[in-house]
This record gives sequence, structure tokens and C-alpha cells, in this order.
Amino acid sequence: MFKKILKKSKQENEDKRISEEALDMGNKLDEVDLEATTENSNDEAKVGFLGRLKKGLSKTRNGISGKINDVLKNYRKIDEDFFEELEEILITADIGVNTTMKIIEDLEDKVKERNITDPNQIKVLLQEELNEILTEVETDNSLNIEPSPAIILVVGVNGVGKTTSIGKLSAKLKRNGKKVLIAAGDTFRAAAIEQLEEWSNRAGVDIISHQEGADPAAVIFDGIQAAKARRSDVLICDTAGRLHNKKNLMNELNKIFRVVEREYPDATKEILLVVDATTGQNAITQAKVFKEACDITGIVLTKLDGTAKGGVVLAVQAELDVPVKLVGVGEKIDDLQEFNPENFVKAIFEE
Ligand SMILES: Nc1nc2c(ncn2[C@@H]2O[C@H](COP(=O)(O)OP(=O)(O)OP(=O)(O)O)[C@@H](O)[C@H]2O)c(=O)[nH]1
Ligand SMILES: [Mg+2]
Repeated sequence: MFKKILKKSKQENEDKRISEEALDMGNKLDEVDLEATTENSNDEAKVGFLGRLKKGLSKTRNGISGKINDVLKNYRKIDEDFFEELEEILITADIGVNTTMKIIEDLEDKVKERNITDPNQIKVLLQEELNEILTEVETDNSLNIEPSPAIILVVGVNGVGKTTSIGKLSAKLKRNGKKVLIAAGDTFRAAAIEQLEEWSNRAGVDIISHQEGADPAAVIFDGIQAAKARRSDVLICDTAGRLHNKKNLMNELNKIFRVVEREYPDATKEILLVVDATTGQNAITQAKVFKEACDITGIVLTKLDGTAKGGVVLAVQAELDVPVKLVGVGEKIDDLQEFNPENFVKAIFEE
């Protein structure tokens, strides 16, 4: 009996050591130049990938998993007060009122059904529940860029991280063997064009741009002709986030969409709305406004590293019925990841 326990605890220590090493390796990989993370080092890349996600979600992990640990210290049985504290944690993490209510109700049912009395079991149940919510809608979280050629239009209000995400995405797609071209459709400010040029250099991809004040639809038109001539796989278009008013912005976007429909009818299309996770529920409101004007096909949720309110991922997907496709977890070129619900939940709960 003792031997068995000793063996078990030895095994647990060993598992812990391995996972700590893995995390450490993930952190080290962060410092490695992205060129070094090639496709043939898949395992290493995987560790680095989860490590980076965990690092980027550390505030959210403290806000959800850390707070639950604190609550668990005060409870020996699962009762109404316990669920109330749990509810508050989830709402504070910006999971959204509706989604939180659903989670709590489901947890109450599961606790009853399975005769669970130990509060410590709740974390496993919650993980299970979050995974279910993130995967229950018929959503495909992968980027829709096949078959080539594809065009990605990137929209969103100012400052959310459109240009930065385009830079990171270009580098990522190029690393995966895609021929990428970017179009500087934000002509509202000269600095916006320069910023995108800088990112195109960093990512090592070509850029099509006009002067400040030029017609954005004309830039996208040129981008499409260049993408055809150069046989690009993916054309990624930046757009303005700030115009004189919302109506102007939506009109401008519609003009761009019309050019795309006319000039690139057979291209695979993706319209990504970028929202900033640190704005919490505001991100949902923005998404609703854009959804009225454009056929958003995916969400890019940026700056998750800067907030404890990463639960907004759940609210976005559940309340908008649009899949989260990419998440930004830092300012560096490799800090943009394809959204994977399972890894996301893992990163929130695993130390
Ligand atoms: N920490 C963090 N910062 C980010 C992330 N994504 C973008 N940023 C920062 O957010 C700021 C704004 O990013 P931009 O890419 O310029 O945003 P934009 O949407 O293009 O803004 P406009 O062109 O003004 O409409 C920059 O300082 C970025 O470095 C992220 O995932 N994490
Ligand atoms: Mg920009």
C-alpha cells in the first residue's frame, strides 16, 4: 500500500518536473528568433506555442483560476454561497452575464447529477464546461484561406491592433509557406502607411500603398491586381479605424467590399474584425455595430496579455455567433496565435 502511494507520488513529481521543464522551454523559445522555429521542430514549436499562450494569459489565469483557489480555501462543501462567489469571479473576468448564468446552472446540474460534494472538484467541472461552451456552436476557428488565392480584409475601430495583427499574421503565413501581399488601405493618416511598411519589412512580405488621403478602395483595387500578377496566395488589407464618423467608416468599408466582389470574385474571402480584449464588454458592443454593416467571418481578439478579463473570448463567441480565429498575446511578431479553444482553457487553468 505504502509502496504504491510512494510510487504514485514519485510519478506525480516526475510529471510535475516534466511539465515545469516544458514551460521553461516554452519561455526560452520566446526569446528565439521566429525563423528558428521551423516546421520540422514541431514538438518544440508546440511547447513554445502553449508556453507563450500561458504567459500571455497569466493575468486571466490569476483572475479566474487563482481566485477560485482562494475561494476554495474557505469552503468545505458546495453550497449556494460557493456558487455565488464563483459567479462573481466569472463575471469579473468578463465572461458576460448570460454566459456566466448558463455556466453556473450547468455546474449546479452536474454537481447534483454526479453527487459531487467536494468543492475542489469544481475546477475540473468548470474546465469541462468552458470547453463545451467554446465548441458547442458550429464554429470553425481556423482561418479561411484555402483554396488560394485568398483575401483577408481587416476591420475594426482605431487602436485595437489591426495593423500590428496584420504584421504578425503576414509573418505567420509566410512561415507556413504562403506568398503574402499586404495592402495599405488605411490612407487616413500618413503614419498608418509607414507603420504597415515597417511591419511588411519585419515580416519580409511585399506591400502595396498609395499616398496619404488616397481612396482606400483604389489601394485595394491595386492590391488585387498585384496579387493576381504576382500569384500571391493571400492578400491582407488594412483599413482605417478612425474616420470623421461611423457612417463614413461604414460607407468606405462597403466601397472596399464592392471592389473585392467585382475584382476578385473567386478569391476565398475572410473579413476579420479586430477587437481589443482590454476593453471588455465594449468589444462586444463594437462587434455588434460592425456586424450590422459587414459580413464578419471571424474575430481577432488582441491584447489578451494586458488583461485579467480574457473571459471575454467566451462572451464574444457565445453572444455574437462569430468564431474567434486569432488571439494577440503580446506585441512581438510571434505573439499572434490561431485560437484553439482547448489550449485556451488549458492555459487558463494549468499552472
Ligand atoms: N500588449 C499587446 N499590445 C498589442 C497587441 N496587439 C496590438 N498591440 C498594441 O496596440 C497598439 C495599437 O495597435 P495598432 O496595430 O496600431 O492598432 P490599429 O487598430 O491599427 O490602430 P489604427 O490604425 O489607429 O486604427 C500598438 O501599440 C500595438 O503594439 C497585443 O496582442 N498585445
Ligand atoms: Mg492601423
